[in-house]
Amino acid sequence: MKTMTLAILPSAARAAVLTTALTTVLAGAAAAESWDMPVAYPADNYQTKNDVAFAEDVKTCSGGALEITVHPGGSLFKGDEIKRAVQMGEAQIGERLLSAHANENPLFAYDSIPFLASSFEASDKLRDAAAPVLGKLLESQGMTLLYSVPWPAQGLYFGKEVNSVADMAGVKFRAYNATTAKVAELTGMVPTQIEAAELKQALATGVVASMISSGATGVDEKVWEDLSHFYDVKAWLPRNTVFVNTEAFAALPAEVQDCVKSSAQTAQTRGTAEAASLAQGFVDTLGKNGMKIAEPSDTLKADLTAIGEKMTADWLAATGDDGKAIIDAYKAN
Ligand code: PCA
Repeated sequence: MKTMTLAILPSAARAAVLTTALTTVLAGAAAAESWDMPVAYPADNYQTKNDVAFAEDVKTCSGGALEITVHPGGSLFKGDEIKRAVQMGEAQIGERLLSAHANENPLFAYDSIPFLASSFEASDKLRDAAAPVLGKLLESQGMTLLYSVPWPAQGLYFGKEVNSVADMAGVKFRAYNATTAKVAELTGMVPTQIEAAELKQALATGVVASMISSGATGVDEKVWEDLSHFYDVKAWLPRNTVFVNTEAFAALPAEVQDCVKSSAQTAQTRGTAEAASLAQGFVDTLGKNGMKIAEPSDTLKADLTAIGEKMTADWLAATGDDGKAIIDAYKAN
């Protein structure tokens, strides 16, 4: 702490600074800790804003002992690098669409099972049912689960009218995880995995001409400039999950750990409420910008239901007892 800085503060503030400094010294925390928090989505997306609010809460409740800097849009680490960066301690904390790591372990895609939990309420129930298994899995990789926030329900975007799975044949499809790639495969489309940060470019250059996502990402990327139809099939509500490097977390004084945990709970509740309150507005914005918003036809619905059943069975077979424990806990509530 510099004398110069203190000298120019009014005496009350000076006393406050000194008290905080003393408390910090007494608590055994030498200097303020700075953490980097890479996230993959744009700065003005509600998920990112919620992370910034979380960082502010942590700064406040830790009395400035922990400062977290959120790096939006894949600027510090790209989406697909974030999990590994936190695991390796290159970043202390991060946010990731964990379902994108289902190739590593299918349990990460517990939030992307078609038509299992397609409302915000059901999605929260599923989150709670999965938390023990997901927490254990992350711990086994040196990370600690903090909070997760849902995306609005996933709908299908196309550049043409689509009334059945037959209409999808050969369409180039943007996938964001193994589940979405599987949907493409089972509907005869051609999937390419693309991070949201590269999505606009991929649409503009015709690398892809369809996707499944929420209205939120459709609005973030102004997809009406490239696509024309949105079918609100409400397939699932995937989540962005925030996790911390366990060693970095353990190195924090106990009261700062508590502050991070309680701020995480607040962030989870606030982010979920925000997603729910914004969801319909996103779809309305797509419509206002000229996209045709439609319910799926009965044929399309039936086709997708059959695909969903197959994918659910495949996921249960791939995840064994852990997957069953999640579904059982979800159904029991
Ligand atoms: N938006 C993210 C994930 C799900 C969503 O609604 C995306 O498309 O990358």
